Amino acid sequence: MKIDKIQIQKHNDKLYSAHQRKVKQLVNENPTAKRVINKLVDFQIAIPSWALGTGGTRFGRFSGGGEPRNLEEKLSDVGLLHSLNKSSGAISLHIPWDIPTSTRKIKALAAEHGLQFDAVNSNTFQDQPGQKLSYKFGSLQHVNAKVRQQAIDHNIDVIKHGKALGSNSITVWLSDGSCFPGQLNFRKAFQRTLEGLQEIYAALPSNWKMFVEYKAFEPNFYSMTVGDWGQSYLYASKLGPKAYTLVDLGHHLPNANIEQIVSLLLMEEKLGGFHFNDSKYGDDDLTVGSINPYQLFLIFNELVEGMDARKMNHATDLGWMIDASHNVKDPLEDLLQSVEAIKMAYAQALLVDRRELNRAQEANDVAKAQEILQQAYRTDVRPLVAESRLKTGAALQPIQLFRDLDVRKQLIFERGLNTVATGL
Ligand code: LRH
Ligand code: MN
Repeated sequence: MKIDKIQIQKHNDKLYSAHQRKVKQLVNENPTAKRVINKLVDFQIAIPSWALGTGGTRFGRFSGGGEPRNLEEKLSDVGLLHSLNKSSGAISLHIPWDIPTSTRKIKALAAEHGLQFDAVNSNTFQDQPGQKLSYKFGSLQHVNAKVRQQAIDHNIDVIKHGKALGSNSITVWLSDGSCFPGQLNFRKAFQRTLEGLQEIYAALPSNWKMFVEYKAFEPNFYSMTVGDWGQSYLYASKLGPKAYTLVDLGHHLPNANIEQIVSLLLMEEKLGGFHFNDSKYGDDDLTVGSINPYQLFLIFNELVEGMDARKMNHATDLGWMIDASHNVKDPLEDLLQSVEAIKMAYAQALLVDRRELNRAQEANDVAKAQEILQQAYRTDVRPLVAESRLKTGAALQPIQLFRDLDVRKQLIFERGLNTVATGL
C-alpha cells in the first residue's frame, strides 16, 4: 500500500492554518527555532525490520492482522512510514529473519521507497532449522571451539549480506551468559568472546563499524557476557577504532543513569549508536518516550552537548535506530509515535540555552541550571517537528492520516488477518 502526495497535501491543507499559528508563536519566542526545524529535517531514524508485526510475550501474542509476510512487504511498510513522516529513511535488517531473495530486487525496492540499509544484525541467540551446533550455552563464549567458529562464520556471513545491500555497520548482540553461579568461568568467557569478535572485526570492510550491544539480563539471568557499558567499552577498546558500544535504552539495570553513560562513551569516542525504546521494569521494548520522556530528553541533552563539543554531525555520526516490540498497539502507529518522541526530545535538547547552562554550572547555581533545562523540556516543540515534516512533503499529523486512510484495514484486505511477520 502506498500513500501519495495528493492524499498528504489534502490532509495538510485542512490542518495548515492552525499549524502555522503555532509555529509563528514558537519562532517568535525562540530565536533558534528555525535552526531546530532544519536540524530536524536532516534527522533520520532507522526502523527495525523485526518490529513490523505483533511481538507478544511467552504468555501470548495478539496479532492485529495485515502483517508483512516477507522482506518486500516490510520495505513497503517502512516506505509507508517514511512517506508519512519523512523521518524513517532507513531499515535495519536482522539475519537470518530477513535474508533477501534477490539482493538486486531488494535494493531496487528500497530505493523506490527512498530507504537506506542501516546496521545489519546477527543472530546467535536462536538455533535455526538445520543448524549443526546449538547456542544453548552461548555462542562466542562457548566452551566448544566449533560452536564459537559457527557463530563467527554467521557474523561474517551477515557482513556479506550487509555489504551487498549497501549497509556499513553490523550490530552484534550476544545473548551469551549464565543462569546460575558456578555455571561459567567469566574470564574464559570474556577472552573467548573477545577472540571471536576479533575474527569478526578482521572481516569488516574498511569503512564499516561494529556495534557491540550490551544487556544486563535476559535470556540469561545470572550473568551476561556483554552485560553493561563498561564491558562493551572494554571489548570495543580492545577490538580497535572501527568498534563501538551500542546503547539499547532497555538494557540497563533499574535507575541506571543512562544520560551519564552516554556522556562518557561519547567523550571516549566509543559511542556508536542507539536502540531507542522505553521501559518501566526490564527490556520491555515499549514505545519511545511512553514511560520516561524526561530521561529521553536528558539523553539528547548530553548528546547535543557532547557531539557539539566534538563538532560531530548530529544526523550522520551516530547510529539512530529503534528497537521495539508491539503487544497491544498497531505496529506502524507505535513506530510513528516512537519516531515523533525521538524528534521531540532532540528538538527540546537543541533549545537548551547552552551558554546560560554552562554559566549556571560553573557558578554551582543548581536551581538555575534546572530552570534552564526544564525551560527547554517544557517547551511544546510538536509544531516544530510538524513544520519539519511539512518542509519535506510529509504529513502534519501522521497517525491521524494513517487512521483517516484506514491503512491497517487496507493491509488486512491485501494480506489477510493471520499473516505473521518474522521477528520479535
Ligand atoms: C536484544 C535486542 C537486540 C536484538 C533483539 C531483537 O534484546 O535488543 O538488539 O537483536 O533485541
Ligand atoms: Mn536492541
